[in-house]
Amino acid sequence: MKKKFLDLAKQPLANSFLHNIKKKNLKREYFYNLSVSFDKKNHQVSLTKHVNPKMQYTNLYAHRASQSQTMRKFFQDIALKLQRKFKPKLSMEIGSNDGVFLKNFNKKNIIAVEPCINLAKITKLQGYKTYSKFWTKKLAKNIVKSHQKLDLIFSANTLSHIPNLKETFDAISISLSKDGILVIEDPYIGTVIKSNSYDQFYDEHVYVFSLLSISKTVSLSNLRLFDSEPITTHGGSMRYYICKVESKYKPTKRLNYFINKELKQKLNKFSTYQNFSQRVKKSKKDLIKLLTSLKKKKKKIIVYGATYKSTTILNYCNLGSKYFDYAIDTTPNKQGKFTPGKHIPIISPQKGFNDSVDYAFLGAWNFKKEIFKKEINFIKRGGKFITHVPKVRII
Ligand code: DWN
Repeated sequence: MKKKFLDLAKQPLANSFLHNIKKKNLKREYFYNLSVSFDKKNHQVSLTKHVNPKMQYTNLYAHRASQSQTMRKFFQDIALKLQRKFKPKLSMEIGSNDGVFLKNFNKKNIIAVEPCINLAKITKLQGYKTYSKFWTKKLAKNIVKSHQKLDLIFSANTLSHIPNLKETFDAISISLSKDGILVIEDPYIGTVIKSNSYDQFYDEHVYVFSLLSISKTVSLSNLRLFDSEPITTHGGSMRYYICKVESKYKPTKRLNYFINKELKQKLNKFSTYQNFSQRVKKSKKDLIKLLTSLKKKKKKIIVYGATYKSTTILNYCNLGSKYFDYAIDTTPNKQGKFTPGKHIPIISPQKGFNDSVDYAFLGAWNFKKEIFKKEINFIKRGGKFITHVPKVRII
């Protein structure tokens, strides 16, 4: 049974960047109540109510996974590592976005699945076999029929977006070869709790997994977890290695280690999430207080990175143009638009990241290292960054 522990107010869809803020357009903007629950039975943290995926993964999907140097290198490394270690004959990626992972494979050896038509077009044009469809059992059966069973299925930051996990893992079970493996990566609830990164909750993140929850969920589809690896991407994620129940892979020592760590962190207890919820409320108060005091001093503050995550913060803390002059973002199809719900204009860093900026709030805090390296001149001239992770502070 699901029990609610966190209320994050009325929110727009995190991907709904607006072309204009004329009254007529604003009237049509869609909002829903964002709240988060914990299920004692399977230890799963999820949105209390999810929105319809057909509204989310459209032809206008904004996020491009290859926008950061960190992610390009990261996906290259994991693609090469998996090919070296597991030597798959045929692989598939679910949620291939703009092809940042699969471009490290030979075109004949990998299949892409991507429901957003604008993104699927990119990999199709590059010559990759791409199915522009939602991942379902029907699609899995079609793929196995037209090709063969898969030795490797990879999916980063995608399975946690799909409401029907039973269908998702059943479809994976159908398409994996006998000793085929599924490798998934998603933001990790253990880190969200530790870092107070409540902005990992937005409409697309239907679930934020743990080893405990994934292990229970996959067991319903004749699959089992055999290894896990914490990774630093997206502010702290977990990589899960999953195989068929009867497969040759034995559970690793590090899997047991990390499961025990979750039990020590009490990720199986509702009280952990209740305490987290109190810290989120404090984070909101602290952020509003800090920004208000800077605005009283007439400081110019901008948002660095119009991330989906920042949609949650801006709308939960009610931070609009009164606080932020604009947001900067490198993604071309976010530029010239307005942030969902709070309608802050988004411009390119070339136009907006200049000497007039006093403070930059890190919407893309998960790329802090890359950003600090790139923006050394801003730091040298006395510009400051603001973050809310793990607590609200000026850096
Ligand atoms: O799961 C999801 C994750 C993986 O990506 C989604 N459902 C959608 C998206 O979420 P996000 O927008 O919170 O992700 P990122 O990857 O944290 O977004 C970074 C944003 O910041 C991009 O729009 C690019 C921008 N950026 C920038 O303007 N300058 C990033 C860097 C590193 C920079 O230097």
